[in-house]
This record gives sequence, structure tokens and C-alpha cells, in this order.
Amino acid sequence: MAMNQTGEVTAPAELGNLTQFEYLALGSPLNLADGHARQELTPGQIRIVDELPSLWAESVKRPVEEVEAEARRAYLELLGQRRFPDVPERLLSCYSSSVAMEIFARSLARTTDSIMLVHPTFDNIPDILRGVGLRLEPVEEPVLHGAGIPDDRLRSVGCVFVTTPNNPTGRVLSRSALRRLAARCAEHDVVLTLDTSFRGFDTDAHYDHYEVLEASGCRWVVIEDTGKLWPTLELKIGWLASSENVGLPLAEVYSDILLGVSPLVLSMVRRFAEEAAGGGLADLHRFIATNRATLREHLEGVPDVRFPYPSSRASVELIDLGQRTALDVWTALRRHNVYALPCEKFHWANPVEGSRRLRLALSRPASSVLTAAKALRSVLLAG
Ligand code: EGV
Repeated sequence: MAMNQTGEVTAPAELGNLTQFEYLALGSPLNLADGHARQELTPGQIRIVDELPSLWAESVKRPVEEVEAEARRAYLELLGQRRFPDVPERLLSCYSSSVAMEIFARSLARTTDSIMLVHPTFDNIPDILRGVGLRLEPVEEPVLHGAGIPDDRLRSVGCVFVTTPNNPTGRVLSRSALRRLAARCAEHDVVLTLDTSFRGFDTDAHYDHYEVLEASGCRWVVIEDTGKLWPTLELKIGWLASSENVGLPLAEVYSDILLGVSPLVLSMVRRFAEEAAGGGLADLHRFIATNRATLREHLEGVPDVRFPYPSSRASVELIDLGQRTALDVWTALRRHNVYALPCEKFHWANPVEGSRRLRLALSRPASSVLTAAKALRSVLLAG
């Protein structure tokens, strides 16, 4: 936790990034701050946890390439991927999507000094990209979904990076929007990178992205993440997938950082993915939708409050606070032990745009969402 020189907890306005806000919430039962999955395990998932000792024994015995191949097949097929790279160098297993992103960023920085990044998005993405010395250019969501990036802007960067579904808006790049963007990137020889960490939540994102990317001929990278879907105590995999022609030293930089990931975690991910394919994913979608409905119902009729992304299916919900500032509401909620995220830092190129917006995580026990929704209602009615 951030402290100043006298050892006090620093005021939230001084916190450097969203993850520091998330640290503050980790000890609270009403932590609706981070986007990690913290809901209770379902009965089907509890059975997998009960199987862990035998998964361990199996993981010791079997060749790791086999365990790895089965895990990525199970996970990617769950998400509607029918084709995906089958050579290990083109589908690298990492501890988390942030580790995959760091490897991607370091590789990209060897070939270009500039990247265009969707705006807004979770702030550790711009921070990682800036951390390797890249210059960032924002691209607004409506441009990506509508008219497209103008030629002169596209020519000025080495890569376009899009989070889809986006965090925190939930907006999904449709198959046709991806096809158009990939064609433009191919035309200008710009790498197209997708972070699809939230795609599990939205069936609109369950089309075959790799097929669209391959057909365009563009140089592409995709970062997949099992970490948002299932409450697996931070045991997760981030996958770094890329095209054959990507022209980035991804496998080399990977080898600087990792030898590999745990076969036990890979086996567990495979089992969670199989369980999800057998009905668990549809249950999860209903669960998130119910939590979203709880939150919306409890804020109904509160003056000057709206939900700017009504069709979002992501496991986070954005709330426009009208005239109230996000930091004031954050502070008032904290008195109820409820933690959310003020949105300034999602708007990495123009923080003021997020200053009257709050993000709440929905991947929480229904009872926590209910208690937090009631507290939020009373806070908002008071000011
Ligand atoms: C969200 C935090 C970092 C990130 C949280 C997140 N991880 N900083 N490496 O996973 O939406 O709350 O994505």
C-alpha cells in the first residue's frame, strides 16, 4: 500500500495507477475494485478443485507439450477459435496477460518507437508500453467501430493495439470491424495487436479472430487471458499468439523472462475450460447478467446517474455520476467498506474524461454486489 513519509496511507488522488487503487481494496469483503474473478466457485468448479491432487500427479507424468497443447485447445475452442497457431513459438504460455504484454512490448520496441492504443483502456497497458520507450497515440473507440483510422495517422505508427472487449467499456470489435482494421494494417504494414482478456464474457467476441487476422495477411499478435473468468486464486495463463510473418522477436524475449508455466495450472485451466464448455460458461454469463441487473435496479431513479454502456456484457460496469466526482463517491463508498475504481486513469490521454465515472466489478458473490449496490445508492442520494 502506498504511504507517504510519515507512514500514513496516501490520499487517493496521489495514487499512481489503477492497480494501486485495487491493492487498497484487497482486504475488504466489499472489494468491487479489480476485474479479477472473486465470485464463489460453482459446484462443477468445486469438483475440479477436489481433483487437483490427481491433476498434479498427471501433470508430473505427462510430457509438458501435450499438457500445454490440450489446455490451449480447450480454452480457445471454448471462445469460438477453430484455428490457432500450432507451433509452440507462435502461442507462448505466460503467467498472466500482463507478462505476455511486457514480452510483446519489449519485442515491439526493437522495431518501432510508436504505437496507437485504444482510448480509454486499463492503465497498465499504456504504462507497460511507455515503459519500453514507445510513444503512444490514442485512438477513440468510435473511430475503430466506425469510419476507421485515417491513413496519415496509421502511417505514423508501427502498431495498433486494441483491447476487445474493451476494459472498462465492454465494447467488442465485430468481425467486420476487425476485418476492415486488419486489411488497413496489412496495407500499411502496421502490426495489429489485440488484448482479448475479457472475451469469455461476451459471445459477440466468440468468433474466430485468428481466421480473420490470417485472411487479411497482416502481421498480428493476440494476447489471451484465462484470468478474468474463473475464481482460481490468481492461477491463470496469459497466451501470446502471433502470425508467422509477425517480424518481432517474441520467442527470444520470452526466453529472457520465462522457461515455461506450471503444467498443474495448465491442466487446471483445461478442466475449467471443459467444464465451461459443458454449460459452465452459460451459467457464468447468467451470473454476471444477474449481478448487473441488481446494480442497475438499485440505482434506478437516482437523479443524474446513468449507465453509459447499456449493452456491455463485460464483468465490470461503468456508472456516470453526473455532477459528482468519482473521487468523492469513491471516498464516501470507502466509509461503507465498499471499493470501486474512479475512472480518470482509464482515460490515459485525457484523465478528466473519467473524473465523473466509476467502475464496479461484477465478478463477485451476488450478496456482495447487493450490499455494495445499496451502499452506492445511499451515497449517490446523499450527494
Ligand atoms: C482490471 C491488474 C496488473 C489487472 C486488473 C485489471 N494487473 N496491474 N498487472 O489485472 O480490470 O481490474 O485488469
